[in-house]
Amino acid sequence: MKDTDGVRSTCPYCGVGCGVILRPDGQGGLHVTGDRDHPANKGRLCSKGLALGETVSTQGRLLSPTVNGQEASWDDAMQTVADRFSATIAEHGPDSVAFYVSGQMLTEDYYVANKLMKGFIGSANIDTNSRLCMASTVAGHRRAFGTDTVPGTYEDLEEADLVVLVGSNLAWCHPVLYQRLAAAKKQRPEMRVVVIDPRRIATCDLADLHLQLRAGTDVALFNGLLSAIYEGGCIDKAYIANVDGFDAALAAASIDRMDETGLDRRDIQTFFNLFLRTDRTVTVFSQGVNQSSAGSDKVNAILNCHLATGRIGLLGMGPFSVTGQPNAMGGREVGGLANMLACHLDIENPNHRQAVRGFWESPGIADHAGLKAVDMFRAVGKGEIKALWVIHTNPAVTMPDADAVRAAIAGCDFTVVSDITGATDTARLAHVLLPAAAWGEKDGTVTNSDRTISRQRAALPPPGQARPDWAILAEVGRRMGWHGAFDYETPAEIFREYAALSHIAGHFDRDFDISGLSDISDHEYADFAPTRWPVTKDRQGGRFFADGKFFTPNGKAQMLALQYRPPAAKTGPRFPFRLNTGRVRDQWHTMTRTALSPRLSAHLAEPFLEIHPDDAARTGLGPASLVQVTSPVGSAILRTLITDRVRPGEVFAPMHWTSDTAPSARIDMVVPDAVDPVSGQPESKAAVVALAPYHAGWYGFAVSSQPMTPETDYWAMARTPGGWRAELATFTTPQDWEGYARTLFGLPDATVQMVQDAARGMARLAFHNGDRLLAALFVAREPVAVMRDYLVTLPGTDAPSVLTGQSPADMPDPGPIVCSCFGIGMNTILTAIETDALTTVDQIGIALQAGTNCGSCRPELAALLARGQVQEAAE
Ligand SMILES: Nc1nc2c(c(=O)[nH]1)N[C@H]1C(S)=C(S)[C@@H](COP(=O)(O)OP(=O)(O)OC[C@H]3O[C@@H](n4cnc5c(=O)[nH]c(N)nc54)[C@H](O)[C@@H]3O)O[C@H]1N2
Ligand SMILES: Nc1nc2c(c(=O)[nH]1)N[C@H]1C(S)=C(S)[C@@H](COP(=O)(O)OP(=O)(O)OC[C@H]3O[C@@H](n4cnc5c(=O)[nH]c(N)nc54)[C@H](O)[C@@H]3O)O[C@H]1N2
Ligand code: SF4
Ligand SMILES: [Mo]
Repeated sequence: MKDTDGVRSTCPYCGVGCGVILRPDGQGGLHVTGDRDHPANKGRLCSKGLALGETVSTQGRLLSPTVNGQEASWDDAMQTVADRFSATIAEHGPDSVAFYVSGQMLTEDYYVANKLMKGFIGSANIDTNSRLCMASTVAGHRRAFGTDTVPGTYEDLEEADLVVLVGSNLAWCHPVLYQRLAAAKKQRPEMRVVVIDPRRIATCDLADLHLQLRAGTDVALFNGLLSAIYEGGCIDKAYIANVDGFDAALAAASIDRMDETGLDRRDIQTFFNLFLRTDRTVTVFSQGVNQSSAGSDKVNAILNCHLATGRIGLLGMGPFSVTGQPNAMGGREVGGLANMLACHLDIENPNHRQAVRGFWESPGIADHAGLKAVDMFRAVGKGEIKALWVIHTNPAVTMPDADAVRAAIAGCDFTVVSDITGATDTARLAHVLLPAAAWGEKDGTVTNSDRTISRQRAALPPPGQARPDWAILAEVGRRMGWHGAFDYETPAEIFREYAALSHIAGHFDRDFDISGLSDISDHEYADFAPTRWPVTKDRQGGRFFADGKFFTPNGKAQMLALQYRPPAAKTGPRFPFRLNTGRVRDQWHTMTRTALSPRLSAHLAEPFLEIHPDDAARTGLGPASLVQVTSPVGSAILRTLITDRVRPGEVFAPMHWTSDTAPSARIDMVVPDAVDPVSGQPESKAAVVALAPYHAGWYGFAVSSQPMTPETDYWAMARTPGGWRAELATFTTPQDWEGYARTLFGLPDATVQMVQDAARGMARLAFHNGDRLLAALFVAREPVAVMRDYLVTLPGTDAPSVLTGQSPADMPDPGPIVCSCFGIGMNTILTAIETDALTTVDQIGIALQAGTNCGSCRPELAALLARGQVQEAAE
């Protein structure tokens, strides 16, 4: 929909699926604002959504196809891909090839990929990174409901009297939904929020109760809850007439394993009492539940409690899985997983297979499930997959046992990668690299966490020769000989076909039916407004399951008998710590887009390991020192962040850093590939590790207006408004600091200022052009103490003397950025809290503007206020 007001589209990050309005700035950039008419966000955006305009530059984009590292025409590249896939299939059969795709693809991209692999190539070896993300929820939903359905809507979170957040850092990972919840709680302070998470996370700011359970013990807790529901007389007897398995589930749940959670029994009781007495309860869950070797059981343990109480599919009630990626939900609908067909049809069901094949008029159809992600890359490693196509995902960083995955891809006979940049760990391994059109340049649809289908629309032309993913896939389909089936010219055509296919699903009485859209005209597709499925002649949107009708063979829901199982790897003397991993507020996965924004990079510029103070002391780790993290499969080096946010014995590291941003910190190098036996989802949050101080010979901090080329054991590089910043550390000390720094900065001739104290291991160097600072390096034997947040503002400006590493007295150090919209640092906020005696987040907003735009930092502002109050109390 293009009007004078800009182009309406959808944010490409999290599964909240916020509507945005895009206004090209005429210089290749975009102004991005929230769409007030979009039901998901009603105009709000978080820090990442607001910074989208800073990430669309064509700098670093892949502009043309390459074959074996050489630029190639589309014609050559497409023919190479088609020929190699065809030849491999002819020689080794359809199961010798595979696609690894992504929940960030548009539904239309996904539909074509799935049709090509399952219908025409005739293998189900297509799996998606949603295997690492939503697979346990899909399995849990299918076991309980007979289909993968999220019963409720976002409104339910606002209308609930109790919201339980399990393994979900909603404040950072679904910020606009969090803000909707926060606003609802402000309006109805009697609403209660319980956070169940082994860490004290930003989301706890909203919590009336935080159950900081031992990692991996959710089944023990929710089994306990089911027993309490029964003993408290809260079973909905009428509703469970529609549910099978109640007695067995209850019997299994009665075995009390709640001590495994490590929680205080009184806190557990408080939670149970709240749950028992509150009808309007929503349980939100995310990766703390899914990414576990008991992920499917965790999901079903939660669903059991909602089924037993009949709290499902009604206003303000229900289990609610929040999806991660913008089209995680769409991918599930369209059959992106290796064990599903399109439209929630089952690959194991011959009638379903026959119907889909008939609809596609395909030569065959895969008749058994394909390889799930972990097995797929194992098969690549063993040479069983001989041609692999990776689209819109970066498995060499984000798969567990990432070095093994990287080696497997590197050893594959033929690898194709479609990406928007060639500078990723995965893209560097490709034989054929294909330039994809990015968000902002392409058209299609995505489905968010509450089943709302929204349009992504193009507002910019694709740079160079980049093409939309669906078009690339369709062309390969045609060149493999299936002209008619892949003869698409627009995404609207693909969408119509998909909607028509869903009519078959409706015929088999499946939930996913959007057949009401199968006649959508090009014009209507262009104007398509956000719409919740199902969309049929008789029904649009709404909730599922309040009527007690499910999609299992006998139409009843299924409760499961579940037993608590600890995580796959056991801690012990060799690996005494449990490693939890996850996300930070302002970065998206492997940072190929968010790291382009200096604003977003200012929030947390370096990878870190959160460790409890007692554990740090015991391990000999000082503040800001470096720590070597070793597991049975690999090793990483990270910055130590000592905090009581984590439990003793548990540590946490973010997942975002890569070979391009901090090579020693690719955390999936240390996460082994244990999976949930039902869903095949990896246990990304419960590796066991040993920790040891990394003893560097020297530490450095550098700023530069150009990217640097550090070659140290540890480095981490991030954007700044005028260039780059880097943390460095390594074992051996160079003989000649000037020579070292010139190479690091690529400045062979610039004027240098230098102070050095070899005995103390100190060196400080600054390179200038006139008064303009080009770069500076600060070196010490200990972690370097300089005013980083001041120094990062200097490259490119007149700054004749920087060697003190301190700001002039009249320019206080703002400290690490907390509010990324207005660039307001922690020191500035703490000073204002103290001098102006501020006591609320809103007062901070009035004094400094911090937190008044997107609101993503409000939980952190609250934490800073709390810190001040704790200090006061202690004085
Ligand atoms: N800023 C940002 N937002 C994102 C993303 C991003 O990269 N950056 N990615 C998007 C994607 S794809 C996803 S999947 C979502 C993920 O969203 P979330 O699932 O909310 O994020 P995570 O940080 O992966 O993990 C959530 C929490 O699970 C907790 N946890 C770990 N183990 C356990 C356990 O055994 N039990 C319980 N109860 N909790 C546990 C962790 O401590 C963590 O706080 O975020 C989406 N949004
Ligand atoms: N340890 C640990 N590991 C994890 C997780 C965790 O919590 N802990 N979380 C897991 C989860 S939930 C997820 S979802 C995954 C995410 O992991 P990935 O999907 O591997 O990470 P991304 O960085 O999102 O990769 C997307 C890639 O697509 C490219 N791209 C961007 N736009 C386009 C486009 O339009 N077309 C094409 N073809 N390419 C494009 C980007 O440049 C980037 O290289 O990580 C998983 N791995
Ligand atoms: S909450 Fe933020 S990242 Fe998620 S869709 Fe909305 S603006 Fe994008
Ligand atoms: Mo995800």
